[in-house]
Amino acid sequence: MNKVLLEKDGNVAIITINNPKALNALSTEVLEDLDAAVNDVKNDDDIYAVIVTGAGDKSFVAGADIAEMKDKNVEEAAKYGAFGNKVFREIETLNKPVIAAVNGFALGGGNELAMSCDIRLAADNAVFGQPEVGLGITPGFGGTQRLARLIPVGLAKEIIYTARNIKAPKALEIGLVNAVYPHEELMPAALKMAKGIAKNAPKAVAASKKAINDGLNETIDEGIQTEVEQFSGCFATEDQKYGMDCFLNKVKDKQFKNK
Ligand code: DAK
Repeated sequence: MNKVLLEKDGNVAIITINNPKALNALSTEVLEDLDAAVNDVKNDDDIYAVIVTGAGDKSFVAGADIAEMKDKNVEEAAKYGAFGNKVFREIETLNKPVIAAVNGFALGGGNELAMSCDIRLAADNAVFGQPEVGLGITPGFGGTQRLARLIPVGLAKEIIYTARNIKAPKALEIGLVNAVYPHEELMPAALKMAKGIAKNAPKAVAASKKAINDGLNETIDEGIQTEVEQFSGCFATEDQKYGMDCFLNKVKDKQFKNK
């Protein structure tokens, strides 16, 4: 993997999109390397939380690779869109939580990548937007769907139709990001959050993620049933017995095993 770096720090994996000459634009090669990194992390039982960020100081991801996309025909565009969507859906449904540490431009496919993550933290220089209609296309990696689910639909439509970028404080105000930090504090804050999550029972965190995600596409009654299944499934884990024993025996320094 050249275009994506994968580091592991204890139980946290850091995936860095590494195409800085093009502001980390998502070429097919970048998407293939991202796919490989996500699959590595998915199958690593020692990884409990993941951070996705961009190489360099300026950009998280400046979108799909416009130079690569320009000459595609309808079939090729559909293939490219399908592959990107597959990778982003893998992130969205990954069996561990994913934090986007948005360290600059998050435009088009960059904003779509951030929205595929569970939580978005931003640097104060971050810029968000869906500029696609200005290029003669629609968002193609889930932007029309995820933005309209994440923020008020009228605001999502405004952002997509005007193709205007928004800065980090506005992104915070509308709930597109959870928090904004001075640039140099972004990665420490993302790591602190990831390590905090990783202290909890990984299977319970994964089950919570599944219940929340699945429930968003269900009726409230179906969603409650989904939660019952995820909740009761936890009672088949060693970590549930251990976590409750720790509480009852006043053990503070818990070490869950992901079992
Ligand atoms: N693709 C390719 N190269 C890019 C790029 C991109 N998205 N963004 C930046 N670069 C390249 C620039 O061409 C430039 O290359 P050189 O000239 O140095 O060779 C280099 O990165 C530095 O960029 P700038 O010189 O432009 O840097 P500035 O600081 O002046 O401006 C910027 C930064 C982020 C404002 C600007 O680069 C910019 O506007 N970039 C494009 C942003 C954008 O429009 N992104 C959205 C792309 S569209 C679909 C699947 C997916 C999608 C759509 C359909 N299907 C097929 C279904 C998704 C679409 C998108 O994401």
